[in-house]
Amino acid sequence: MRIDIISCVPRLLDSYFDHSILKRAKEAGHAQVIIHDLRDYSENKHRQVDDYAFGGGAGMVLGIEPIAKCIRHLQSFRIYDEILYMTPDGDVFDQRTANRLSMTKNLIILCGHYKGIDERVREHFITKEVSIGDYVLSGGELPAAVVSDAIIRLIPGVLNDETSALTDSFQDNLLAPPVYTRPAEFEGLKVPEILLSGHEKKINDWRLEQSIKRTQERRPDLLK
Ligand code: 6GU
Repeated sequence: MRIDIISCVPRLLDSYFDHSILKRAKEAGHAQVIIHDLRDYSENKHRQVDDYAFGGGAGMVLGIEPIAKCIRHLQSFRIYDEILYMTPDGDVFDQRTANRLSMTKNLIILCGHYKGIDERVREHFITKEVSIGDYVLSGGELPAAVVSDAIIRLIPGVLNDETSALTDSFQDNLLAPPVYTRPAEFEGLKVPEILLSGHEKKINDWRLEQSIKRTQERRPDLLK
């Protein structure tokens, strides 16, 4: 899988994909993330990519020209399954969307900034608008990293233990059960006995029961 991220502040994304699971995914050839500086596609001698909003009002708007040029440049090399635009007024990203996008081959993610982007980009280039939740961030870079991370870790072979994505919170609309590691007792605080029993069936039953209980207590909306 290949993800091309377009940003006017590409340095914000510089090192995120060079660590841990995402680094391994890259090294094993499962996923490639390529960051593009929107300013490289500006025709302006100052490399400007934004301008005042028609009709007035505060805030600069990213213009259609550099964005169109960058997207068309990328599209001249390969077909893209989706062109995502990160924006707080998009569809709220969830595990179901992550699952679907993890099965695609090529994605473009456009990061918004300032007061937004020219509406014509959204109408004519973007195939899906994505928000990561009901709060406002200064730009789409962190959201693009969030969405890429959620997608890449689902690609078969990326996770060490192939089953571990299956036991994530949300994967089956249940929160993950509690986990423990050594020592089995710390200052009188004990790990649940069942987990030390070696009885696989009983342990799995306990974990499912804990998942359901936790979901009922914390996120009853997931069970509806
Ligand atoms: Cl995708 N972008 C921005 N700027 N803020 C957000 C967001 C996206 N999702 C939640 N807040």
